[in-house]
Amino acid sequence: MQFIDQARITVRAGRGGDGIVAFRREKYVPAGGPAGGDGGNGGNVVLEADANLQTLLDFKYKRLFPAPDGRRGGPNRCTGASGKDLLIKVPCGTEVRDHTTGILLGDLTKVGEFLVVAFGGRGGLGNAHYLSNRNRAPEKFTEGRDGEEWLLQLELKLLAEVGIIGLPNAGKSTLIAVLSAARPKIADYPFTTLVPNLGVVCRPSGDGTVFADIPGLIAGAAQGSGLGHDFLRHIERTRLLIHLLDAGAENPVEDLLVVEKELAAYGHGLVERPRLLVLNKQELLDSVRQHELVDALQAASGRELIVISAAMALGLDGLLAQVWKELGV
Ligand SMILES: Nc1nc2c(ncn2[C@@H]2O[C@H](COP(=O)(O)OP(=O)(O)OP(=O)(O)O)[C@@H](O)[C@H]2O)c(=O)[nH]1
Ligand SMILES: [Mg+2]
Repeated sequence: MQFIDQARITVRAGRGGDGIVAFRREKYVPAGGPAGGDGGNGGNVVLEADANLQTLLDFKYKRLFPAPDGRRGGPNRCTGASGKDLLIKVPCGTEVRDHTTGILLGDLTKVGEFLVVAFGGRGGLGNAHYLSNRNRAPEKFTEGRDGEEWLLQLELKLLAEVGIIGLPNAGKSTLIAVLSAARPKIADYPFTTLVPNLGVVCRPSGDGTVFADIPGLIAGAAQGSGLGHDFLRHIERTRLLIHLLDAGAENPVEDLLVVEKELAAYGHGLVERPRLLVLNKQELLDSVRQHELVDALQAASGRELIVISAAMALGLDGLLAQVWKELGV
């Protein structure tokens, strides 16, 4: 399974309707003159950010988005109907690029924000436009223009405020499952999570904050090893990271350093992102070992350590209190 957070679509605006050649024909009006109407304009293609979408999945199967054409002009100087704009809903946070050049056309971050990605062709002119003193009965008209057509690259960076990162098997999915309604797959082998899971966690105010459970990082992730690099992209926009460590691992201090190193290697300001260091699977430790480990981890990281057990739901209130404090909510 692959997480669809990139999509390539073709948008084709409507063609303008042709102008027509027609003459006014009415009783008692001899030589009524040219009366061919103009064609209508083709519809534009517009992208709009919508709060109800979380992924670009819709674009996996449907790739071509044509807006309707403008209609031909009519007699009696009637202008043809314009093609309606085609509105395509995309999730908030969608970046839109021209696929060929890679140029960024827009970044739809807020609900309701929109971007016209292909302009409809102008309608042609009817022969009524070409009436002149020299030519009282023009046969001339113009055709509608083609609408624009572009191949677009859509890219969605998940708009989670809090990213849960760590080595495979640290318990990231277990944590998001106890904190939110998300029900990701959990298992005692690495790389259970292949795509980020989003979960909404209730804030004290009652509002929600989106947490993302990111697939496990491994050494070399920033250079593309494992699944890491793809998913480091997703946490670029989070405001806070929860770095989860497995207390049952052979050497949690080493694990800590592996992930820290990947964050630094990835760049994009990730190492400077506010971060909580959390030791999971507390119940696997006796109190002596816990003391030792906490001291060692704090010394190695220079941070306060929060100790929890996601599986036993221990220490979660304390963790969330820190999260809300860091986010200022
Ligand atoms: N003893 C104990 N086991 C836990 C705890 N939290 C998670 N686990 C177990 O650790 C294993 C891995 O948990 P996951 O939540 O799948 O870990 P993950 O970090 O999402 O792993 P990947 O998706 O592979 O990166 C599972 O067998 C969990 O049941 C905990 O607090 N205590
Ligand atoms: Mg997981």
